[in-house]
Amino acid sequence: MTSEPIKPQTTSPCEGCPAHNAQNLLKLGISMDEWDYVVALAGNPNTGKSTVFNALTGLRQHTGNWPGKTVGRAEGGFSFGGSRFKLIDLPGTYSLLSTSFDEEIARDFILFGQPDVTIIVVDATRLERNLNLVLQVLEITDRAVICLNLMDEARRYGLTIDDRRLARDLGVPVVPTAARQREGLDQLLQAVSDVASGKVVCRPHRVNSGLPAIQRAVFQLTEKLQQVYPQLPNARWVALRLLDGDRNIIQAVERGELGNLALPSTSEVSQALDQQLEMIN
Ligand SMILES: Nc1nc2c(ncn2[C@@H]2O[C@H](COP(=O)(O)OP(=O)(O)OP(=O)(O)O)[C@@H](O)[C@H]2O)c(=O)[nH]1
Ligand SMILES: [Mg+2]
Repeated sequence: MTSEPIKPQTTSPCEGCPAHNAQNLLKLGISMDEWDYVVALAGNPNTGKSTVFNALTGLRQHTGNWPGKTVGRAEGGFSFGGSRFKLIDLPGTYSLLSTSFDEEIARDFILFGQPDVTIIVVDATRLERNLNLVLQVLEITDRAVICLNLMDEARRYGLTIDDRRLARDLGVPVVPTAARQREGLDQLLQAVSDVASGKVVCRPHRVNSGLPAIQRAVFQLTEKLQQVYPQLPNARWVALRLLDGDRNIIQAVERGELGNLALPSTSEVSQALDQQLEMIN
């Protein structure tokens, strides 16, 4: 177990400012018997999730400059501002619709693990591509923080990003970081802590699902899913995927594999799906 305070940043203009007190962080390694909040690290492959995880927990998850290094889920802990946080490092994923085994681990935890806060780590040099996953995650959670990582690389390429505008447009805090140099991590911790405690309330951007017939179908199917799977978080997301004809989700629902749910009676959901599809077509 490591429990040293994080080293003060040398590059931050806020160095010495009490609002960014690096001594607030206590790395707890894997020693996590009790916690106040669960925080998930989501993001595309190779964006620096494990680098953030290591910096905050003192652990040594594998990092390197190629995608697909993190292949399972890793847990660690830290304490900040008097609260204990359990941090979950996840494999990289491009989309919540992805199908590879590692991506499924990430998808299932983001969707059904019910983290208190989801940090979405994005590559500031490939913002557009990374926003796909951001928008998908913001569809299903009200509590997220964007870690706009690799800002040193973005600066090197001469890119400037209006992070305040991005935060306003997305409706969640956006924190620019260069995790390898530990730049911005104190601000990231503060944002996570504020969202976890409810001090900051997110208003995430949602894509309007359009036609009334589709909205009605989604609503009715969501209701049916909630009846059959009362513990299923994000039933609306599952309903959307079912209507989309996503074979993996259909099979997962039929087999009761989503979020380790008990095997449900699936015929009711299948019937409801058939009815809704008939009405739309
Ligand atoms: N220049 C720079 N490199 C970074 C930064 N953050 C992480 N890296 C590097 O980016 C590479 C990928 O970092 P990881 O932490 O392994 O990325 P990951 O998101 O966990 O990757 P997967 O587990 O494969 O999805 C490593 O070589 C890190 O050292 C940063 O802010 N700036
Ligand atoms: Mg990783």
